[in-house]
Amino acid sequence: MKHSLIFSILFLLSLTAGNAAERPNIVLIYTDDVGYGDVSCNGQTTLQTPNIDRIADEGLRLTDAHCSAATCTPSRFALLTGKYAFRQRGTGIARGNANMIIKPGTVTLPTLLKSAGYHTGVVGKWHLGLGEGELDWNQHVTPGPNEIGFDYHFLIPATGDRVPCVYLEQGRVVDLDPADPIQVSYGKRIDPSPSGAEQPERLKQKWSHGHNQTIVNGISRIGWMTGGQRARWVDEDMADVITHKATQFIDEHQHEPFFLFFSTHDIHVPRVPHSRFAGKSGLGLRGDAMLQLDWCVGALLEKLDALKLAENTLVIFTSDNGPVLDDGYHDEANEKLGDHDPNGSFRGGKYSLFEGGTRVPMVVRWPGHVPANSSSPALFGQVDLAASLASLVGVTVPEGTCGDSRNSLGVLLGRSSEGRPHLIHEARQLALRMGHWKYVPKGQVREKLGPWITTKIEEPGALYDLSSHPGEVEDVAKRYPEQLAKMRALHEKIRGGDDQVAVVGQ
Ligand code: NG6
Ligand code: CA
Repeated sequence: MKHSLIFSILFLLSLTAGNAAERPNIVLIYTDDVGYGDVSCNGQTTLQTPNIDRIADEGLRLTDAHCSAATCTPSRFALLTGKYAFRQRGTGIARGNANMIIKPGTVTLPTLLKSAGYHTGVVGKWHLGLGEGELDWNQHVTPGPNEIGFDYHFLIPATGDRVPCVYLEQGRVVDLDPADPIQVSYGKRIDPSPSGAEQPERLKQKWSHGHNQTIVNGISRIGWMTGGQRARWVDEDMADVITHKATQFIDEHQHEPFFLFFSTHDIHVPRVPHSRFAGKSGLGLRGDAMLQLDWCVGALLEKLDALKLAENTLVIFTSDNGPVLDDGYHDEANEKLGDHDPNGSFRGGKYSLFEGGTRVPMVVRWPGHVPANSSSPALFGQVDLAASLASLVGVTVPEGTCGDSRNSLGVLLGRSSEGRPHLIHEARQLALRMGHWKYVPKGQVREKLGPWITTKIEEPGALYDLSSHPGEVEDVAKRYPEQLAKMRALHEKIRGGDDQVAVVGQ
């Protein structure tokens, strides 16, 4: 009796100690449209990002890490669900009034962490749809992040360039005056005031394509919006607002394991940095937005330091798709680029099936657990974060869920150099990586970061050997027909779902 009691106490103690070691706080900093070459730790010199570099100095830099798609919504879908977005219809770039894309009840990265006792929160850009049916922004908007595992949310509902231009906190528009209700339309014009198309001279930043409907804060947006004047955001303050909410979340949950998904608006368009950063980079507003983003990262790291949480927090910094210059506003991203190379010499960028579309910066810090100042060339996909982080915190991924997510914790923590055997890359169509090989199927592939220039890939598709040319300069399909055939077959198999982890095992 006595013995078994002692044993039980010891067992409980060991469990608590074990759990403490394996349940670090997790801060996932998910940035928007930041390219591989936009951070100075990846070797570029025109722009300094000291806080992002600090994560790399004190941790691991993954040099072959990928978001799942070359645009936001599908990448975020894959990140949260552990499932490639192409497996579900309606996961392309979402409208600002789109309904919730991830169905309530889905097993997600936050539900997995929640089941391990984490307090979970998302602050910043969402762009995964909200509510169901006709959305009424004046009521409690639901379902939302709370229904897929987040205890707390403070959101930019879609993107900075889409209405409604308001924040949503726990399902409610922040600072909404009930006497001035919000209406939103992505079809019929409901806003009688002059649009960006009609009065471009009124704009503080002019649109270059699209983005010419309702004007909010001197910038015209995609979609029509009326009302909610008091609740409308001020773009210049957005980084401060969300950073404040994020650090507040850390403050409030410092005594429990927490998961913070900090999803920045920078450096998506419209790029409207605060006056502290505007004009400071010498690279125009895009570069200034990078400085602002780096500041946000610094503020989070400082908060962790101040609360003495740095040692017990896994920090991950990465991006939702590759870089773009002119994405719809005249912000001189092209004109002031100079020698800066946003895609780090990879081919293509946002919207592209070439590497620049998804090969994004990724740095990981967990002092004492992830080797400092290290780098890894292992192939890593963000779709693996769900299974990897579940494994970290000791949670089993229920069978039949998160089917594309593999446990790559060893790679994420710098303990293994064995990357993913293969990885899908989505940009309307699907490209495939397999080791150092890359297969791009036939079709028009977006080429440049600015104007809409595409390259036509003919049947049977292109094959690139990244070990000799990381920049995908030479199509070697004819030279390696067997490799091409192998990859086309695997491509088919993955598309058909035959390769999901639940089917083939990890
Ligand atoms: C495009 C927008 C672009 C950007 C993108 C989504 C136009 C002409 N272009 O449709 O500005 O908003 O959608 O970007 O409207 S993402 O990073 O959120 O995927
Ligand atoms: Ca994006």
